[in-house]
Amino acid sequence: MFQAGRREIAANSGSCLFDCENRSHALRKAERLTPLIHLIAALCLLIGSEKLSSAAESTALPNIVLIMADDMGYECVEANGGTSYKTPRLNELAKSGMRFTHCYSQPICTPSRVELMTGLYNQRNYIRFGVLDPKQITFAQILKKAGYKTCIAGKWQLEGGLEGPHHFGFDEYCLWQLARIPTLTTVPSRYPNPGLEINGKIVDFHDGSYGPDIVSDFLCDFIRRNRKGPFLAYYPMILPHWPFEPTPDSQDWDPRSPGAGHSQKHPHYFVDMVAYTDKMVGKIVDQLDELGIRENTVLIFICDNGTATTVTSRMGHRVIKGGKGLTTEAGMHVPMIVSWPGTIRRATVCDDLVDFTDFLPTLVSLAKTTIPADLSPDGQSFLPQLLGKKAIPRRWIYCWYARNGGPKGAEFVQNKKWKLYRDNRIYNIGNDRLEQKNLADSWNTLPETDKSQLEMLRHALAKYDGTRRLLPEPYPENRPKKRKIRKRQIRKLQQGSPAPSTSN
Ligand SMILES: [Ca+2]
Repeated sequence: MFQAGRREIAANSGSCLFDCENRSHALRKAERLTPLIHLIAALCLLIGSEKLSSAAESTALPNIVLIMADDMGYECVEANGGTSYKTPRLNELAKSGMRFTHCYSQPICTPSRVELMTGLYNQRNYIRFGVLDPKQITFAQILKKAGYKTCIAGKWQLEGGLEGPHHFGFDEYCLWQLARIPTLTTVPSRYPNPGLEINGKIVDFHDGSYGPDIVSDFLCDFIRRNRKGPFLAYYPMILPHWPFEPTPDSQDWDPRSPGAGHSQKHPHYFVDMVAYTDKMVGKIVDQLDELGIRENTVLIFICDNGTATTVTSRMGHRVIKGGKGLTTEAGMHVPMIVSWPGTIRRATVCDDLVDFTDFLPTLVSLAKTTIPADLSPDGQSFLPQLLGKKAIPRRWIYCWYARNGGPKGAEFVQNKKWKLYRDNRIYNIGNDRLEQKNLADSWNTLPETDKSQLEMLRHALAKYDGTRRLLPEPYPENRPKKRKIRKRQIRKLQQGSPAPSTSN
């Protein structure tokens, strides 16, 4: 698929060259004509030159902006049919490009981030919550080598210290939860008066600033400074993960607030937080528009996992309870929109299966570079779909998931209708999205077409037999010292301070 994507870009380039040759031929003919016609021909040449310039720009490496919201399931976006929140900027984005209806993350933050950044299923490189193995190769490292300027702004939660983002391929960063590790210390606020790490420095804000404003300002500044491109701007958003608290656009916003700790109370603020998420996406779009680089920028919006379990939303008459942490649709079915004006057809919908291992190969295809020889990603590029070319959609996706790592995890393969777990449970997720009726005992009664789909899934799952790989703990000094942590938690609670975050 990766090779197919590269060929398609080459084919586009070829058609531009063909147009240029035609224009040159027309010009030679015009030179033999009368002065008046000669003048007309010169004007045509001028117009042609402008078109040529535009065509040349379109063959340059595109900028890439990858935005990933935190805890915002498929049902939260109006363009997907959600009716509980207002998402006008995301709706515009969907109208300007392609909306995917079957994108799957992992059930929580770290497993999704590791899978997204490395292109590998978790059974190959996941260690534990809150860490990315420093020996892994990320999409940022590959694109940086290909000549991209790289930046990450938002939430990190992968350890590695102040040099971690640089190590993983980012030239610049502005992040929450990088140097302040939850197992060792109290994590500062992510929202009002946040504590961040910015390009090697710990910076605590006490001026009423709002974390999402700061990181998006940083990203916009990076984009402005690197407008000539190519650049990769990775924006794993701080929003709209709990604590549920007012945004600067809420009526009861308090700029003196120290942040709401890690409370999941007050989910009604989630409405305001989704609205602010949408606003931040619009801010990035506006920045690209202002610089006139929208047509040479691929903007992708996704989310790292389903909505928090304390939030209930609606899709018309359907009531959707958040399912973060679950391996059901409620935990892993996430929004995905890709906008690339002038290249992706407007207002298109793609029903193909996509999972988080597919992003690294896609970004590599967009950057017209190659995957390192010692890396064999599990996913496949969805660039053909974006270009409206003939694509070979995935027939299934795989998942291995265990929040705390270890040898065993929840494991399954699925297509759009069926899901088969390692322990032989079978669900028709086409009409049982919460997996309430195990059909393993009904196998013999199923129609032949369904049986053949399940056989295909069984064959796919067998590919992963015995592939779990246990990697050594990279930062043993950061592991929780349970007794000390517990004592510290009790002490802080007695003092009225928030306990160390156990954020997902
Ligand atoms: Ca998350």
